[in-house]
Formats: sequence, structure tokens, C-alpha cells
Amino acid sequence: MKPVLQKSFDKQLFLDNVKRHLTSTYATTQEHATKRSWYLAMSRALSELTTLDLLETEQDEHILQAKSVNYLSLEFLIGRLTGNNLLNMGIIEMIREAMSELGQDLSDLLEEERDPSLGNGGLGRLAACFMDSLAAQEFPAVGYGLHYEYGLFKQSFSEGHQQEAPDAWCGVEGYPWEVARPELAQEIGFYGHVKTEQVNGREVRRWIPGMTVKGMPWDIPVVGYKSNTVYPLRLWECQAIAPFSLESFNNGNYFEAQHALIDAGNITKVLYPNDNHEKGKTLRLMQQYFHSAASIRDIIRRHELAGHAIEDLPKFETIQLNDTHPAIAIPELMRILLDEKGMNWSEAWKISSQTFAYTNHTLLPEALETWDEALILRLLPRHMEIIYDINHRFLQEVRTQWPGDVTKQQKLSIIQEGFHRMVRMANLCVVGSYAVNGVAAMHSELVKRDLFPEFHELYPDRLLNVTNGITPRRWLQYCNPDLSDLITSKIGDSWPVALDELSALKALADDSDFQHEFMAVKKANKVRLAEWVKEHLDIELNTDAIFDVQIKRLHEYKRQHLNLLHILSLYYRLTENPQFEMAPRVFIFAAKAAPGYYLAKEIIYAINMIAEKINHDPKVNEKLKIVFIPDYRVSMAEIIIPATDVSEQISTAGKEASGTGNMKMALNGALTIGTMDGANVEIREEVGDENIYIFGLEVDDVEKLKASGYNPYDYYNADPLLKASLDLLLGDTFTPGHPGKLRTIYESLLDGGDPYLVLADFASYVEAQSKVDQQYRDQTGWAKKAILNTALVGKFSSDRSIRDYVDNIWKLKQVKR
Ligand code: 26Q
Repeated sequence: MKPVLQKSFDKQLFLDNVKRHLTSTYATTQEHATKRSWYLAMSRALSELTTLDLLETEQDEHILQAKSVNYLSLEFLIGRLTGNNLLNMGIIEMIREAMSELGQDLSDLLEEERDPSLGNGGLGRLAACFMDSLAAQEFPAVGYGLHYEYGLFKQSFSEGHQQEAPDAWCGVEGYPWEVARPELAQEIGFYGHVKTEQVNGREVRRWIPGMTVKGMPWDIPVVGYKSNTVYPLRLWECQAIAPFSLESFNNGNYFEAQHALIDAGNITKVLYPNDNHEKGKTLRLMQQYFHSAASIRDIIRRHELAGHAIEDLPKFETIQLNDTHPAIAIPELMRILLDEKGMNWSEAWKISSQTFAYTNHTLLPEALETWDEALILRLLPRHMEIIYDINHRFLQEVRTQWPGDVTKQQKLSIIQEGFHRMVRMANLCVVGSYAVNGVAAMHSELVKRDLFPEFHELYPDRLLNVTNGITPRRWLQYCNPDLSDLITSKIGDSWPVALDELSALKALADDSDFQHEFMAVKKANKVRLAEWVKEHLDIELNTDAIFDVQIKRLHEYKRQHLNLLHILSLYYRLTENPQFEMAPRVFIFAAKAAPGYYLAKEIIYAINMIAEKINHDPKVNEKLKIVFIPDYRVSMAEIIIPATDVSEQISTAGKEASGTGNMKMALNGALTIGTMDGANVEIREEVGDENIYIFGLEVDDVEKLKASGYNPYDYYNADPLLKASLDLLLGDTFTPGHPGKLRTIYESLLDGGDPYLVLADFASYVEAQSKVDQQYRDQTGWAKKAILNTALVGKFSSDRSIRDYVDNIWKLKQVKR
């Protein structure tokens, strides 16, 4: 760790640069500049510093001669960069002082930045945390993603219903942290046909695309914590280069060419807003291929520029596929090796299958990607041939392993037979990778046991676990400066790069002074959140109440409606019995629903309508408040997480691959109420059973219950509190004058069969919640548990995740600059 920047920082030069950008880049004067112009000019001046380091890192001979990881992801949910980069550069206070000389308050300026929302949720945020940890630990890396013009939609509410608006994250002025790299642009083909050519007496297949587009890279600097290492996050933007292919035009395929023209401008227009649900749309496949092809070509360009032979690709480059979304990169690399580099199949396959590794993020069947064979054949005819070839050779292996077992062949085949033949991208990834990992211990076990048992038998060393993590720089040091300072005052300042050191706080868990300081920080963070809520939503919050938080994408399997049923049960008990004892609670939700996910939107509507009623009902609103914070995004999480007392992680067991919000909240001293699912299992292992509230069915119970014929009515009829809570959805209690408007949820849970076992877990959840309530009323005991949560979750640093990848999968060496 060399805080070199800190030493070489030249304040006067920096101030001159800010002023220069203010006038030449943003065309304004110091007298007339808005806060936004000041923020832009400041960030541009800062990004010049990191661009220099980026270029130096890129040309560093030690890095060129070392092995790198290429992290391919359709999503990078990076959040605001300016504040976090200042922290990583170690110059926050210097810049604060410098900007104050210009009459500007740094914190105000930082609020001007819009979040680049280039991801849906967990998977995209994980990619961002991983880039931070790679740079912090100086493992050579490049992140490859897409430069969407519109990120994840902006959410607002109209009469309780979710409204979506486009998110033009770059603004009209452009994003100050990115730099265009036109010299690194790539041409990418689509459609067309394949022909056979003779090259040196050998038959070679050659793809003649029917349309070509340009991939323009934009680099965003990933700044290593207190080092000069800056790796690129390279985001590809699609631009049209020709109105249509002359060849298609001459072949008479005029309409196909026209159609292509329309698609070209659209390819990177917008991020698909589905999370854990695949929809087989042509444009999505075009995005995926565009991303893969541009990235693969850039990787080979870098490899050859460093003077390496293509045969040595796996020695210098590894390619991590963030879920199956970039899976088409596998046949793309094969195509280049076979058709452009003239290799034979076994040479090419050896290289390709030693280069790729794949991370699985889901077991949900509806989220496993399959693509219509006919679509791939039309869009990428040569890739489809290569997929057939991969499958053909793979099925021979299957036949050798299980002679005569047709069922095995059908199950493992990359091609799913049937009326519409489909390509199973997960199977392609397992066959084409040297390592496959799940994202939490339990998830990885289920990947082996339920998702890919035959693959596990066939390739016993291929399936691994790497438990997810979060960057402690953004998710503690940056977002919770008071807690950070308190921790540093007790255990020194190396915990941000060695999070296990937090365990030293264990010794202070019973220390009454420390407990008071710790809880005072929590209180201040709750006040900060309450002020935000008052200012933006005009809701008054009692900051002595329990802040009970569920913030994540809206999904049935995440069971926001279980949380809601608990709230209804409290409301019911309070209205029935005004003496009902409970610590006051503020329930905080934030969640976006995929625009096409009807039930998810109904759940948002229900939460909003119930909030409206309860928050204005004097019979209960001293005890109960509900806040649905609109437009959940990284910068909002940075305010909510430090203020959280209770972290809701209540997915049906076996459904949440890992979760990472659970880690962020525990690290900031929240107590988890959660199921035995995903990384909750490992959080419990770390913090101990007495410091977490585990409830509900476990994976095996879920299976047994489903197998025995689960009937939600059994629970409804047997549990009066459950029945009363659910029945509240039927009348017009929460939709005055409009009875039945919340019926959809009621019906999905009863006649709909309750696929995620909300009713089965209700009683156990309510019981766990009452333990939470009891505990909160003993503040000393609560403080101890909160401290122990912070102290004992060091494992969940993404630095550790990256070291696991490095040691067990990528085999990289650090290159210190
Ligand atoms: C696929 C095809 C077409 C359109 C969209 C998609 C798509 C997009 C995003 C499918 C899935 C996603 C995102 C999945 C995701 O975020 N999964 C989460 O990954 C986290 C990081 O590993 C885990 O912590 C969560 O448990 C998991 O749900």
C-alpha cells in the first residue's frame, strides 16, 4: 500500500484544472457555475489523474507479462464514483480543502452525481465489488461490460403504483469519469451466412456477416485503494457503421439489411430490467454477442500486443463469465481460433476450455437461459455450427461414461430436443469451462446436488464454491464514516484491507462505553436517514424505533409479502388490543419490480396502500410506520444500510443463491432475521446462533412439504392470526371505497398455491420477530449483538472472495506498482 497519489498531489495544479474544465469543458464561469457544473469540473479534473494511472497500468511491462482476469458481465452496478474514488486515492480531505478555496462544499458537490445504474441488482453489484477488490489487491484485471445509453429505469409511485421512467445516466454533459478509446474500437458482425474456403489445401469455414456494427469502448477507471493501480472497466457502446451490408443488398436480402439497420442503433440502448428471469428476445441475444465478441477481440488484441503466442492464451488470460449472459463468448473464441487462426479442433478446444470459467448465480428454473436454436442459427450461423460440434463431441464423452443411457444424453445435451429446439447456455458453460462456481456454500452444494449432478459425476473437480463478498471500502468506510472512525480509534486503520481484523472488536462487545459509542453512531445514522425521509417523502420517523429494513429487487421468492403479512399481523393485534406491547418499529422497503412482473408490481402497490393507511392511523402510528423509498439504487443503499437495525433476508430456503445485502447490513451492525438460505447460513456460522434470528423451513423441509402436496389452506385454516392478517387484504381497509383491490396477493397465496411457502413460514417468522422485539427492549443486549455482527463478518469482504478465485480458479499473481 503506497499512498503515492497523496504525496504527489499538487493542489494548485488541480485547482487550475477544475477552473479550466469549468470554462472549456462545461462552458460556464466561476460566477455563474451551478453546483452541478462544479461537480462535473471537479470530477473531470480528478478523472484526468486516474486516466494517467490507467494508461501507465495498461503499459506496465510487469502486468503485460503477468496473467490477467477478464471479468465479462452484462452488468456493472458501480454506483457513484467521485466520493469512492477520492477515498481510494486517499485525497478526500485534500480535495475538500481545495474545493472550499473555490467556495464549494465537497459533500454538496458529491450529491450532484447520478448513479450509473448499469445493473439490476446483486449480480451487477457483485461485479463492481470484485473490480474494487481486484484493484485494491493489485491482481491484474479488466472488466468488460456494456455502455447502455439507458440504465435501469427510474422508479416513482403514482397512487401507489410503480411508474417507470428512462434513466439517461450520462446526462447531456456526458459522464465525467469515462474516457472514449476510439483507437480500440472493434467491428462486430451479425446474420449472414457461412461458406467453405480452401486455405493451404485445408477446408476452412468462413462466416460472412450480413451486417456489421461498431463497438466503441469507454473506459471507467477502477482505482485501487491507496495504490497507483488503476484497471479499466471497459464498456462497449454499439454504433452503426453502414446503412446495410452491400452483399445482403446485392443478394436481394434488402429487408433483412434494413431490419439490421434498425437493430444496430438499438443494441446498447437499454439495460434489460429482468432480474432472475430470462426472456428470449432477439435484441438481448444481440447485446450478449456484441458484448462477447468485442471483449474477446480486445483480449486477443492485448495478448498479442504483449508479444504472446495465441497458443499461450490460457497462460496469460482467464475469462470469467458472470452467469451465462456472456456464454456466447465460448463459441466466439472457438470461431476465431478455428476460422481465423487456422487451428484444428483439438488445439482450439484445449485453449478455449482452459480459458473460460463460469459463475452460476441462480437455481431458479425460470432464470436459466435458453435460446431458440432457430434464432441463433439466423443471427450467428457459424456459432450455431460450433455449438453443434461442441455438443457432438461432448455427447460422445457422455456415451463413454454412461453407455446406452439415452436419458443422461438428453439431460446433459447442450441442445434441448423438442418442437422448438433450444440451446441451454448453462450446459454450454459447464462443458466449455475449466471451473464452475456457485456463490455461497449452500448454493454451490445445491448446484452439485440438484442442478448439475451428472456434470459433477463426469467432471468431479470442476464444480467449486466461492462465497460472495462486498467491498469494505464502499460498504463501511465510505458509507458509514462515523462507525469507521470509531473502529479505527479502537483497532487501527488496516481493517479496510484486512477485514478479519474486525474480530478484535469482540473484546469490546461487553464494554459499556463502547456499546454506547457504537449505538450513538447507529442513532446518528438513523437520524440521517429520517431526515432524508422527512425531506423527500414528508414522513416523520421515530429514531428510537427499530429500523427494520428489506431492500432488494422485488421477487416472490424474496418474499416481501411475508414481511407485509407480519406487518398486517401487528396492525391486527394493535387494533384488536391497544395494550398490545411492542417496541415501535419503522418498516423500510425499497425495491424495483421488473416492468412486466405483474404480481411483483401488485406487492409494491399493496405495501404502499397499507403504508398510507397505517401511517395516518393514530390508533397504531405511534408504534408502526412503513416507508417505501422509491428508486432504490446504490447511493440510496449507502444511506439506508448504516441506519439498519434489523436486516430482512427471508427468501424461501434454497432460492436465494447468496445475497450480498445481508453482508452489508451485518457489517454495519444490523441483526439479521433470515432463513437458512444463501449466505445467511455462513453469516450464522460466523456470528453465532445467538446473534442472528433464523426461522422457517430448511431446504429439505421445503422439498418434503412440496412432495407431500403443500396446501396453503391448511395453514390458513389452522392459524387464526394468519387468517386474520390475510383477510385484511380482502375488504377496503387499505383501499377505501375500493374493496378487493389487494385481492391478487391473497389469491396467489391461497388458490395460487403459494409457490414460495409464505404461509408455511408465517408462524415461525412471527415468532422470530417477537424475539427481535424482546431483544430490542434490552438495549445493552442489543448493542452487544450488533457489535458482534460487525466484529464477526470479516469473511464477507470481497477481497477474500477474490483471493478464493485467485487461489482456486484463476491462479494469478499480484503485480504491485
Ligand atoms: C437474463 C436473460 C435475459 C434478460 C435478463 C437476464 C438476467 C439479468 C440479471 C438474469 C439474471 C440477472 C441477475 C441475477 C442476480 O442478480 N442474481 C443474484 O446474484 C447475486 C450475486 O451472486 C446473489 O447474491 C443473489 O442471490 C442472486 O439472486
